[in-house]
Amino acid sequence: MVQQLFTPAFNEADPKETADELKAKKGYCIFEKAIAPATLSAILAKIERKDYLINSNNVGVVRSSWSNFLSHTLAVSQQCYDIITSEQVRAICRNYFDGPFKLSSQRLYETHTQAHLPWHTDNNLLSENKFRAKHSMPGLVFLFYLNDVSDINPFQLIPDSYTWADRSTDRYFSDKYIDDNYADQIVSVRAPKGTLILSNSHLVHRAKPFKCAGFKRYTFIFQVDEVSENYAGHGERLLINPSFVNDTSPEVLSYLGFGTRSDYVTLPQTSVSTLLPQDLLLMQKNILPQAFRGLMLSVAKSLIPNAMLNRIKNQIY
Ligand SMILES: O=C(O)CCC(=O)C(=O)O
Ligand SMILES: [Fe+2]
Repeated sequence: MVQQLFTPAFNEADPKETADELKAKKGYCIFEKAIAPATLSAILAKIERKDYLINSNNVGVVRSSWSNFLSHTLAVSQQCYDIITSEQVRAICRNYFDGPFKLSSQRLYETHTQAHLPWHTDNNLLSENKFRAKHSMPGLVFLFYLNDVSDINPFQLIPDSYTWADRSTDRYFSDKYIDDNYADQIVSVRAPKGTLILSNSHLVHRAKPFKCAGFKRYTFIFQVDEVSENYAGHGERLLINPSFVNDTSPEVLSYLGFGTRSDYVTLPQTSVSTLLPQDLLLMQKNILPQAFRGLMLSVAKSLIPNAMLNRIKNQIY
């Protein structure tokens, strides 16, 4: 049986009406419970924290302070791949963009305990992972809640803000500036899991800051931007599992960026320095037994003659 990706709430929405609403009105649309429950559960399973990726040859979950990210959804999740390349999503894009468009980024993440993401827009030009400037290309951000979201850490936006946001060249807007000028216009999206918040990438938004031990929010986000010669190389480098690719039409391949330059590194960039102290400790606990095993193996290898080593290897592998 083919798994349903979306619920009728999203399947039956007219893509042209959605695109028109995004263009002509407040700059965002909300589809409550858009992802089908089984699809949502399969996606959530991918963001579960597993082993630390140290000298690992796999893609997986990384940690950046109080958030965990899986930034290669197209490499590990058939469901994420299917949603991103779905006809419903591409039909909205076809109606929204005048020219060609391309996926620029995608990730699954978990925010927990605390976060303060400043007000910003998502029409950013980067140099590798550094913000360079805002760009003028149209873009759409698809953000799906993977759990119910109410008063803690909702997505917040300012309707119509795409009409004025680009007058400022700064990447972020201060809390004070927004509070002084737009406090009465802020929309906080309290909505059940599976909800899609679809917005113009030039819209001012943030995740409402929070501090709450034990709280977690899971999110799936991806962004589609117009392709423009003026911004060659715009977009993150993607890793795709070829077995997920069920439609090799030129439209899908160019949407995924085949044959087009994408210069940005995968965000966020992480390393041991982005781990919290408690993660560092847990990591030591996890790696010490493995490190000890590696040490014992190399001592054994240096003592056992080669011919005997080969016999042992033949029996093990
Ligand atoms: O998680 C959120 O609510 C917002 C995330 C966001 O704005 C971003 O990643 O650019
Ligand atoms: Fe954003």
